[in-house]
Amino acid sequence: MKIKEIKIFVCCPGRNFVTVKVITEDGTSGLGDATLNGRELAVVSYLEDHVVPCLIGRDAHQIEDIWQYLYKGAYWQNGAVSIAAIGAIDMALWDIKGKLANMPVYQLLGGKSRKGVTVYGHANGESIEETLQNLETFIKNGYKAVRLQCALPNTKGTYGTMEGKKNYYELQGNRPLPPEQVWSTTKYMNFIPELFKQAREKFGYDIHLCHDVHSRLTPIEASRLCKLLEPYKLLFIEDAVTTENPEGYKIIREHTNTPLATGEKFNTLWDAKEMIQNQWIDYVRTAMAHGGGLTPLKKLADFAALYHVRTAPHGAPDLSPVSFMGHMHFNLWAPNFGVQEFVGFGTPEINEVFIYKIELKEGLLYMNDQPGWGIEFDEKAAKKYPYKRSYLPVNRLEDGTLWNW
Ligand code: EZ4
Ligand code: CO
Repeated sequence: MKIKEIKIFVCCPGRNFVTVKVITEDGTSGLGDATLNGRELAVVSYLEDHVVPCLIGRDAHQIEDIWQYLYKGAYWQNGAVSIAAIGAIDMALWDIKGKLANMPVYQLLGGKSRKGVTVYGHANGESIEETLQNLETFIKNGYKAVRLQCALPNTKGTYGTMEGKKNYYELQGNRPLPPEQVWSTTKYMNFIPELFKQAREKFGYDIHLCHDVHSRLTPIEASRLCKLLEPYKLLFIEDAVTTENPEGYKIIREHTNTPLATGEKFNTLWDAKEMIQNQWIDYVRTAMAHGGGLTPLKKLADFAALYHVRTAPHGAPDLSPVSFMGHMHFNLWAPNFGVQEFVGFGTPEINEVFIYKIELKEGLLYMNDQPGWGIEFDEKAAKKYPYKRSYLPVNRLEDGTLWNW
């Protein structure tokens, strides 16, 4: 089944998405997500200028060989841009294989391990009160897990909150230059335990709670925060420290039993290997689009299972619905699946471009059984929403020092 054509689409129905469509000689097409927030066009060039010419005429069924060919064959194996490109092609090929086999992709992996996908929502707020009001709405809507992020008092926003905006739609895709935010580790460390204390006092311990540090602490600071949060029994603390220095997680591990999650920026299995093998983390958050596609992700899940590490794919709304549907299949299969981050794509523009169906019931997501990923892309609708340069924010300490994102 020869690959006949590969199309790359960039559109901004609220935020920028890069979508890859691989078409085979019989007219079957598959979709992949190549979105890399803030560096979208670099991935487009990598695909159009360097990947597509090598793939025309190849057998779309040989997913593993194509993956190895693009990864090892490039000589420059690693890097977020190249892995995002490879990941999108890999995803599109799995979509095609599912369609040709007339099966949802999870069937090709070995079938479902569960009836639905447990998700966690984001309760963000400018104050503890507002954050807890949002948490209450999630609980009323049946969510089993919620992430809490709250702006620090007397500072303008903390990443993970809405910077005063009502929703992600207003926030993302709308930053022509990176906005700058101020970060104070001291204020943050003094404030966050209070957020979780009040959450538990008000809502008890049935709801799973988590929090994303976005790598803004040092290992010993993170150890202290995780210890302070122990009474509030979090599902996990995410990205407590950067992953460039994996041993940072060893230090945290030695100090606390708060579960640890990381990996949304992992590109390869090797990025995750040491932390998993040493059991320094509990959840690995690698996304299909940023981790090279389903081919490496299924290997990562199996490797993690050997060490009691669960999968929890990154589900930020800057990954497209194609990624989200890919994760649905991966999550339904992975025996060691933990939880899926779910913010939703609820804008009419996004739902006009990406056509798919999911349903949330009592905190679990379900989808219709359709061959492949079960998502379509409306090329004509996408044309209505041209690319808009947009960046994630930049962070500085109070004295102006550039800090971790
Ligand atoms: O870092 O959207 O867990 N979720 C997150 C998100 C992402 C940003 C960039 O992809 O950490 O906030
Ligand atoms: Co995160």
